[in-house]
Amino acid sequence: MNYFLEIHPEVQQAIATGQPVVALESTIIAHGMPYPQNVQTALEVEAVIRETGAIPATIAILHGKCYVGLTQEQIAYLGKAENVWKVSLVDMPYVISKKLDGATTVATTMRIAAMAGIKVFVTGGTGGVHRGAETTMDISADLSEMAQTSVAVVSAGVKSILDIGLTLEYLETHGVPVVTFGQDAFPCFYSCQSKFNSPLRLDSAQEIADLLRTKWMLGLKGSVLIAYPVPAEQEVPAEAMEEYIQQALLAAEQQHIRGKQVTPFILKYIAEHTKGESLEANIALIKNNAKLGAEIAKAYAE
Ligand code: PSU
Ligand code: MN
Repeated sequence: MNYFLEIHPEVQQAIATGQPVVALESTIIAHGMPYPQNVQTALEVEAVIRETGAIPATIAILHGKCYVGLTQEQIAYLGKAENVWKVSLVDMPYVISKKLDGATTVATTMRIAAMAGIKVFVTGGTGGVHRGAETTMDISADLSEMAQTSVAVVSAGVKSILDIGLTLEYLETHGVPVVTFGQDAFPCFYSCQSKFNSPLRLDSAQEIADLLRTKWMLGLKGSVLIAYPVPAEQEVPAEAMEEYIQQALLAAEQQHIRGKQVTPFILKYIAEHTKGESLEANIALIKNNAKLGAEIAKAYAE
């Protein structure tokens, strides 16, 4: 395994001495946000984790190696380069054996974090069951990965480009507890509230760390999905987003977008058509998640 892993010395040291470490994905840098906000946000998210008292480890594949902890130059490269793969689990063997560069999705980031021994991972939003999946079978590998890999995922809930109800059903079937921090409603990324109640609610990082420890001490494999609502001042209400989401889904269908292109296409469409508003929410929520993720990693490390 070590042959494929390049762990940054600072991250290696932190893991070896039981210090809190927080993993971060890179698809959001390469495919989820425009340049230069993507690079700036990635660096700010790392800074938030440090200020909170944990070590950030942004994960990506460079020249076929799985980097755990990137330099600022490597983050800037991922934010600018044109030929960076979006690497979900299905793409890993190809991208690595061909020694290519790839940004890692939630699923792949979790897998690499687990290889390195990191237990807490922060993202914006995960993939899930797509609307219409009952005929397309489009279900993100993020969900099957959460079912089997023991790394906690902190997100701002599930974006309503997906079928939130079916996504929650999938997670329930596969034994992935879904916990919302500080409120009863499950949040939906840009918006504080979806139409769904959160299966579970906890109000402190300590309680979440206790839940993680308990799950894994019981020998139950897999993740816990932690949802942290976007700060209220920066939310875009769900009704306002729905119109753009409908348009994006229609455009994807008309342009015959399939497979791994679906999620990036929809994300890009929404970002472009909501101008600055959704990007601002996106930046606010990922930093917010970083703070909570670092608190959970600290509580877990104690
Ligand atoms: N959902 C978001 N923002 C994102 C993604 C999903 O709200 O940036 C990215 C993540 O990297 C996630 C990936 O792991 O898209 C899921 O892609 P797919 O649906 O193809 O599995
Ligand atoms: Mn898909």
